[in-house]
Formats: sequence, C-alpha cells, structure tokens
Amino acid sequence: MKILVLGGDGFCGWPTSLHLSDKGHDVVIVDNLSRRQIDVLLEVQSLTPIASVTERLMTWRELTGKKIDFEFLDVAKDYSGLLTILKKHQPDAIVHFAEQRAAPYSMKSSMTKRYTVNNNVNATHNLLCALVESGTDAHVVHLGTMGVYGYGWFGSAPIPEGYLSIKVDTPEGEIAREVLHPANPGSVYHMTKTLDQLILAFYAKNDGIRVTDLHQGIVWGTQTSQTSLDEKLINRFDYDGDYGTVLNRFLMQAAIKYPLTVHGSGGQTRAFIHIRDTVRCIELAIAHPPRRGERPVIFNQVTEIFQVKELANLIAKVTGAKIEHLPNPRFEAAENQLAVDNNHFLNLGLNPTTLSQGLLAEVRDITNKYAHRIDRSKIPAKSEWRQGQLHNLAKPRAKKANSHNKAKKLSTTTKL
Ligand code: NAD
Ligand code: USQ
Repeated sequence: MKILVLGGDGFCGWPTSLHLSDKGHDVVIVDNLSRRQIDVLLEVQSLTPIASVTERLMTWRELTGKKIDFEFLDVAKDYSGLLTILKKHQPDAIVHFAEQRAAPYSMKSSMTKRYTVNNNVNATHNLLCALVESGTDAHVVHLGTMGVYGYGWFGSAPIPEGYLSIKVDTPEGEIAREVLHPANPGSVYHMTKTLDQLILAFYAKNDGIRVTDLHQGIVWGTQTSQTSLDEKLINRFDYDGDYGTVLNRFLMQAAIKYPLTVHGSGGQTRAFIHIRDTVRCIELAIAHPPRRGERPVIFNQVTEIFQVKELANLIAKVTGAKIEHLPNPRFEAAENQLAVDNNHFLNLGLNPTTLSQGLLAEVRDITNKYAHRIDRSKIPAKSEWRQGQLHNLAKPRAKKANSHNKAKKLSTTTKL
C-alpha cells in the first residue's frame, strides 16, 4: 500500500513509519518539523539523541534497502501544498499524527492555546477537505485520545469504543440508539481531539470518507525493533515538564535519583500502551478499513490501566527511587475510576507488551544509558491550568508537615 504518515517525524510517527516500511508498504512522511522547533523554543531536547530527518531516512535506506520519502509541509497552513501531495502520491491510507499533542503545552499561555487549536483543528479539516477536492479515496487513520471521554463517567463501567448505547423515552415508545460518547476534555489539547471527532464524523457522513479514529492512551517506552537497529534511528523520548508523559518521566527521574513527581494524591487513573503496540495497532487499523459510507470506526488503543501513585510505587520498588507528592498544576479529578473496552484490537490479534515485560529494558537501555543528557531544570511541570494555581496550592502546603496530609488537602481542592 502507498501510505502517507502525517507527523511521521514524531514520537509515534517515526516508529510507525519504519514499521510500515518494514512490512513492505510504500511510506511517505509529511511533517513540518514543528515538534523539533518547539524543543528549540523550550530550550530542551529529547533524552535520546535524535538524528536529523535526512540522516534518519538515509540510515534506514542503507540498513534495509527500503526508501521512505519525505515531504516538508505544514498540513494546517499549506492547503494547496497538501492537495499537490495527495495528487502526486495517491495514497491508499493516511495516518494522521500531525497535531500538537501536549496538554501542559496547550495550557501554557494564550499563544499556545491558540496555536494548539489552530494547528490541530485546521490540520484535520484541511486533510478531509483536500481528500474531497482531490477525489482521493484514502482510508484516514486518525490518532485521537482516551482523554476525549474524560476518564470514566460511569463508575466501574468500561468506556465503550467510541459510541454509547442510549435509550430515550418518546411519545411513540422507547427508542434505542448509539451516539458518539459524550465529550469531556480536560485541556485545550484534549478539546481539539473532541472537535476532530465531529469533523471526522461529518466528512464520513457527507462525503463517504473512510475513517478510523484511534482513542489512544498514554504511550510509554521508546524503541521498536526497527528504531533499535542503529542509534541514528533511535526514537525521541520527551522528559520535560511540558512534553514528558508520566511513566517515561518517572523512569527518567529514577535514573538520576530525582524524586518521582506525583501530582497531588496520585489517584489519577489513566490508560497506557507501549510504543511497540502503538505501531502494531496502526498496522492492524490500516488492514481493516471501514466501508465507504460507514460512520467512523473508533478503537480504544490501550492495553493497561494504572493509577499514577501505583506507577510511582512500582518504579520506586524496582529502582529505589523516592516519591514526592507535589501540588498539581492541572485542574483534574484527584481520583478517578477507569475501565476501558479494548476488545477491537485484542480480537484483531494484538498481543500487548505489559509494563512488567518492558520496564526493566527501558531502564537499562534508555534512561540509565542517556541519563547524562538530562537537564534537571527542565523537569518541573510549571504549566498551570488556572492562573496562580500553584501559588494558591502552595499556601496550605506550608502548614502541613507530611506529604500524606498534603495530598489529602489537594484532593479536596482539585476535585472536579
Ligand atoms: P509528536 O509531537 O512527537 O509528533 C507529532 C508530529 O507531527 C511532529 O513530528 C510534528 O512536527 C508534526 N506536526 C505537528 N503539526 C503539524 C502540522 N501542522 N503539519 C505537519 N506536521 C505537523 O507527538 P506524538 O506523541 O507522536 O503524537 C502523535 C499523535 O498521537 C498526536 O496526534 C497525539 O495527539 C496522539 N497521541 C499521542 C499520545 C502519546 O502519549 N504520545 C497518546 C495518545 C494520542
Ligand atoms: N502526572 C504526574 N506527574 C508527572 C506528570 C504527569 O502525576 O510528572 C499526572 C498528570 O497530572 C495526569 C497524568 O499523570 O494526571 C497523565 O499525564 P501525562 O502527561 O502522562 O498525560 P496527558 O497529559 O493526559 O497526555 C498524554 C499525551 C497526549 C495523549 C494523552 C492520552 O501527551 O498526547 O492524548 O496522554 S490520555 O491521557 O489517555 O488522554
């Protein structure tokens, strides 16, 4: 298949591009390298030393004989360039990763809020609009997030895969329907993914675009079998307070004996998936497109569920790291229950990498190996969901002596 990977230079996009190329697909990466530029602006770099795009692609070709093309394009801004690329490559499938993906970055300032909305919503809309205008019949595989659901509204009932069964009493009797699961975003970034869902649904209905939307949990880990072939193919590893995600941050912190930064009580429960399973899920989604005219197919792309404090305890046990409960810069539920239906991918043959299998390799091969590259000043998460939040939370903190009490106080102040 000819496959365009929009955002193919990023954390999920790069290993996916190599995986699909390895499977014999003809892959073209489309990326504006904005993620690398944001690192420059934030004065931070990936824990792992990532090579330039040219070096990455040349190394892949030298090692495997396989060619991946690269198109430098801003999908959100250069609509006519996107049309040209679609006409030139005539893809069978398009994997759409090309969005600003960090919730803390999206909440940093008016500038980053507006950038995230403009970039993400326009990228998705431009793609669908250009598919219609160019008459390209490509299957769109979009990366959404578990955060569109809001992490569990119905106690321990599993979050269904995209659609909720409802019953409505009408004068004619009870009517049963499936509707898009109610959206409950927790950041401007997550909000853009809920908007994406509506845009995708409209173009599937109106224009018959074939869409798979993958509601992915937090991706952890670094390497796949392809990215570990050579150091020039290594995947990025974000650890800073804006882009680093919780599990990879804890692993990095353990490597340099920095206390694990648990926000609040650590009662937040989230869904996780290893990067190796991400690339496999994308391959499975591409191989099983919906029919033309069908509503978007939605898969929950998650394999395990953990509470933040559970992760911290596990990593502390394996590495001897200390744990610190910090005032939470986010406005989020201090504690939540979460259960998720992920049967679609399991039924298609996904064999998940569990935390217990992947953890030690990650510590040994990545975080310990590259610990010397860590800039400790970039670790604290400073982006506040509400202005002055950290300052306000810090006040009662001074009066409380132990971290257990601190966490209790936080859970009442931050409960949604
Ligand atoms: P990333 O920031 O590492 O990669 C995104 C890539 O897209 C970057 O290379 C960036 O330069 C590119 N890009 C962004 N805007 C673009 C534009 N307008 N035009 C062209 N290229 C553009 O992010 P990631 O972690 O690889 O995430 C990829 C996708 O998966 C995102 O949509 C994200 O929301 C989703 N996702 C990620 C995670 C996770 O834990 N990393 C979890 C769930 C969902
Ligand atoms: N957290 C800590 N300590 C830290 C970092 C985070 O306790 O040092 C907590 C946060 O407060 C939050 C939880 O860990 O409660 C998850 O935070 P995260 O940064 O790991 O994940 P999140 O902001 O939700 O975003 C990530 C990706 C995003 C993706 C999302 C999937 O950056 O692209 O969409 O995970 S999900 O969380 O399922 O919505």
